[in-house]
Amino acid sequence: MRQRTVRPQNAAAGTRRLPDGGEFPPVAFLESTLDWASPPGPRMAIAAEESLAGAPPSGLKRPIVAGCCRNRPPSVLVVARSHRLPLPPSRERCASMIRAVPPSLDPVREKVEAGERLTAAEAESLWDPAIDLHELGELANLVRERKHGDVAYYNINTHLNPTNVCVYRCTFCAFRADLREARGYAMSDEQILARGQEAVDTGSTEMHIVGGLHHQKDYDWYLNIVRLLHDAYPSLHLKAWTPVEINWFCHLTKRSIRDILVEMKDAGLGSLPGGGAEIFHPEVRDKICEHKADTKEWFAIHRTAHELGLRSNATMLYGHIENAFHRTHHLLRLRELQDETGGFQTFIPLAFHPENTRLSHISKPSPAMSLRTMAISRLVLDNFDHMKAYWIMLGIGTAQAALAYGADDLDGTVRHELIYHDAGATTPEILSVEDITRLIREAGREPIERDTLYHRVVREGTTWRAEEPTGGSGQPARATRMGATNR
Ligand code: V47
Repeated sequence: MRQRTVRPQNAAAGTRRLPDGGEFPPVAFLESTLDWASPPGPRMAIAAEESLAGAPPSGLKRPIVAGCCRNRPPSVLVVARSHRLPLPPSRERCASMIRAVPPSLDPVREKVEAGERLTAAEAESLWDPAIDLHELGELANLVRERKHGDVAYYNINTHLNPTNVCVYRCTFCAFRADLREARGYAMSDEQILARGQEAVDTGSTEMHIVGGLHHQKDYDWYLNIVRLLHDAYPSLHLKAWTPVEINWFCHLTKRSIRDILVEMKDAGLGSLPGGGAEIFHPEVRDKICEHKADTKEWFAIHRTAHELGLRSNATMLYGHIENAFHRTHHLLRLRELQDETGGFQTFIPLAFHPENTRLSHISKPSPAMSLRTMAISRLVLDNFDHMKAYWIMLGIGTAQAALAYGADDLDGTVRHELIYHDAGATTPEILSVEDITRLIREAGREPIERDTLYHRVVREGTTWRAEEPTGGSGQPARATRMGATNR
């Protein structure tokens, strides 16, 4: 890389327009050298974050963590030194930068207050630890209260992981087992039906079904799980199979996504859960789960599900090897598909649990990181109705706090959760309705029981019904689904 000292030509005159249409902010002073043959692009600041090694030059406080030159440049940049990075072409020629003044949330605040969409650059800038977490939370809470007032949703649900045996070896997963491992299992039809009965008996409106991709189970085994449960317990909403499983079924049967989803829907599939998303950017995905459904496939499956009238959720696994750029990219990809289909209901940021995984050397993301992730997700995903603070994974305290940082949903009472508990989660296995509603009230919110599709659930004695919202017309609410429990 050719090195030459660059003088701040027009720093006093303000921003400098770049050939690609971006703007380079006024330069406070140049510490070192910079090859400016290729202008800085929107990802430059992230490259800077990755490349910055050691202490910043004397007198400067902190490395830039996020933010970029296009659209809304940071107010002052100081170029510290140049690097050639092993990164894609758009980020290849870049400079490390140090911000000389603390970043401000004001421009983002103005846009959020005006109900305007954040740009990619603005979204990236929010990961900078110098952006005050509580101010960020306050902004996210503004959006949350605009959409849901004081309400916080929960449901009564049961998990079913029919097998933990899996052909894949995702580095972050503690749940999977090898075919011949002692802890490997695959449930029988009787065990699956018994789980369904338990779900109904305990008042569940939803069964959340995901599992491993078993080497010796064919597609019909998975299809039959849905059919068995739906036929025996039609009041249970079956939220089943991530795109990782659907993609596996396509592979096993050589049939199309649409074909598989239509057949599953006919058998009783109610919606798709949000798993398998991990981090979409290939720089990360190729390292943590290179073999399973890729980003293109994940999106194709959700798009097809939405076209067929199936709603779905989306997740993001954070706190492992990804950085601010990857998280921003992930959120923006989801926002794009939601603009197109409107089929997503809920976004669930998932904090990485390292215990018993091949990434056990990484420490767990802090509660502050989890709250920041929730707040940024709420601000960026302006077209998602709901943000879920999954208490199993966040821990109860952080989940309660998250209800003031953008979240409006705690997931459910949950029973038989394995994925997080195998990875060291210390949260209880289950919460009672009394517990979950008390936690919500303590956090200053009003608990509302919902079903999977966010219909309000009304219970009378041992029966329940899920009601369509009335839209304030004064008409009686229409029941969409009903059930009875043995409690
Ligand atoms: O895709 C696996 C994650 C996901 C670990 O749709 C891990 O309502 C952290 O998607 N540490 C599955 N995360 C769970 C999931 C989910 C959860 C709650 C509600 C909904 C919903 C969906 O769990 C996987 C992966 O991203 N995961 N292992 C781990 N060690």
